[in-house]
Amino acid sequence: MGLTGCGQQKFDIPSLLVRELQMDNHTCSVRVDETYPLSVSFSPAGSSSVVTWTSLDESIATISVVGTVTGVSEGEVRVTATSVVNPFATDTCVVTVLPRRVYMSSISITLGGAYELEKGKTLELAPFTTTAPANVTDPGITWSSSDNSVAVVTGSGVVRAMSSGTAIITATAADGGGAAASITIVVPGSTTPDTPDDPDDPGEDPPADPDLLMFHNCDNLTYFTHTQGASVETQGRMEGSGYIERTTNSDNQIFIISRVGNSMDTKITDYSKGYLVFWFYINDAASLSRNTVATGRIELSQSGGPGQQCLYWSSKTCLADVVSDGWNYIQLRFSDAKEMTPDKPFNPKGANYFRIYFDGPAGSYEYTYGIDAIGFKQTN
Ligand SMILES: [Ca+2]
Repeated sequence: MGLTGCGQQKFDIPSLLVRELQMDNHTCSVRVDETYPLSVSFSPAGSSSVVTWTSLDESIATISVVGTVTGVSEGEVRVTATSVVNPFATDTCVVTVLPRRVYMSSISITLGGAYELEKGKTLELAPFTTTAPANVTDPGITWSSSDNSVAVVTGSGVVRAMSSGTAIITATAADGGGAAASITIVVPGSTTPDTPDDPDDPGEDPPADPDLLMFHNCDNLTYFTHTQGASVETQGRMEGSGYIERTTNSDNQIFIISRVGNSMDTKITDYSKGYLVFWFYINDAASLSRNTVATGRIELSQSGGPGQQCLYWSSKTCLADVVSDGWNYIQLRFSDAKEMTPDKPFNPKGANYFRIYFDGPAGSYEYTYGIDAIGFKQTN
């Protein structure tokens, strides 16, 4: 490339010489027969060079001309990248080659081909779901419903019957190997199909779980405080005519329902079988773990506030660590809760305060969360 300077002299501007080359990762792992792309950066900024890639032991891993590592056999090997214009600009990545991936070969749901589920009821499929082989590399399963207006399924495999009809719930291996299994959910009831002409009409109200003692149906903001711009939404609700939803980029999230002067008996008589239950929506579950949620809690008290006579659960272990994108069915066992003031314990006959708070991702990252059908349930 030539330029004419301020005089008549014509000269060439040499391209910036690479002084240093740095691997973007100094360690990585790859499975046998799988690949991992390595990359490098150059300094000074703006400089670049063709790179020669070398594996120091090609019986463990090979490296392509563009820096793609392929695992060959288990072990550890150094891979180097060197600038062709400056052989002193070189760097190394230590590659660990892990055993070949064991794909999920089969999934089975041991509930038979069809299962009848009453409107509003939930069914946990995980206890009836088995996978093989036992040494599968990724045990993850993704769940889907063929008709969300009839039955929805959470990321952890909890089915909820929404309206009469038939839906096929499918479990698919998350490793992409193709293993899958299905179960047909039949929701009995009126055979009149609910087909709203108006796209804004959310259709039939999903009924409450008949086994749930409702503390707040989240159909309105009555009793809610500190909801910071939350609103009642109808589309996608899990129960009744609506749920409470909020879109925010704030890093401190609080929902409070205070029922001071209007206490209710939870009817929980056995803490080992009693649950605080609610639906929790999050559009991006990873957003909850982008920041600490170690201080967040879910609280239930009879004192009108969080200070005393209060059971609490950790938002980290009960929300951030377990939720998937979409609706999640949260069941918090009373016997897993801690007492805020052990000398003044919570009395299950007089619940009047619920609070859920957690630290969301700091900064401008926007996300949406929601809650529906908060109540109590005691199993047999
Ligand atoms: Ca509701």
